[in-house]
Amino acid sequence: MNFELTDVQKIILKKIKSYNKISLFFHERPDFDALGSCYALKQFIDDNFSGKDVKVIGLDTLDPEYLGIIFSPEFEPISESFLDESLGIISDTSNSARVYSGKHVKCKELIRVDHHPEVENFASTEWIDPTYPAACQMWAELFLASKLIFSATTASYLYAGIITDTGRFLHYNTLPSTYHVTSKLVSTGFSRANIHNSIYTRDKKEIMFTSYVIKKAKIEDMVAYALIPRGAHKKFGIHVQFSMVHILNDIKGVQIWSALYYDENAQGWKGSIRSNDIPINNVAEMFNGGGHKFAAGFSLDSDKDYPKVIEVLKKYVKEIRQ
Ligand SMILES: [Mn+2]
Repeated sequence: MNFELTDVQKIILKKIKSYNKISLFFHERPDFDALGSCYALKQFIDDNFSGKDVKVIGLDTLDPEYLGIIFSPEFEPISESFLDESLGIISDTSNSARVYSGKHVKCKELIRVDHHPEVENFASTEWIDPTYPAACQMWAELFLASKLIFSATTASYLYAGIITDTGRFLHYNTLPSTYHVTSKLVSTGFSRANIHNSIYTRDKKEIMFTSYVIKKAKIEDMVAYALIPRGAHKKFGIHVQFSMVHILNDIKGVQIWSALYYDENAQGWKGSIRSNDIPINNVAEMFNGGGHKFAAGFSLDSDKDYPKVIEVLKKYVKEIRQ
């Protein structure tokens, strides 16, 4: 596999070269793919171009728990004039409303690089390709094709995004090219142990919380689901809220799994749906959500509506699997 710049990659690189101020954006409740894309891009620009000021926007208000120990915190707010004059680059975000901080609208020009299904166009340059498992793989390919300096630090951020969005290469969104790109990243020599430890090491309270959610889980008609009561995260000392849907992965006979929790920040109920090979983003869309084919999210006004979601999922699985 040779890395040659595609037309859209050339345009993105040209725009990056033409601006001295660059603002980078990630999505709400950012994951390693979103933050990894931003931190890698900042590092890549800093390594290759002098005289540019690159800022990741929203870090001053983001809960530092999201940054883990991989991403360095930055508490300085960004001035309006910086944003006004800057090129904004949004990674891993499918719609304008989901951009964290919402300040991308102030930028002089916008670029978007994303691997979610295309639902909205809001940047003048967009490279959208849902066949990629991670936005970080897209950035890795652009950096490799550019033949510019690709440091171990840049590679480590991208690696974090790729291993999490592919579930350590177990999800079937993983492409043959993902392994190839990852081999290039790993050969830069960063410490994989550091990255793995910071992503996968859990403390006792997380184990206790996992066990609690497993006890709440139900399995009915090939669907596994868990409703996490309001306040449960707090009770267990879990700071950043997650749906915990991943703990229902890989249960024999289960085709679709889901979890619901109360999001204190958004003041509403948020759910996740997963499957191995049954598209479920269509069901998520019925309940104020959307996402990837086999991994999607939804919102409910009340947890009393959750049985409706589960009923739809059960019926849907039955239709497909009978
Ligand atoms: Mn992603």
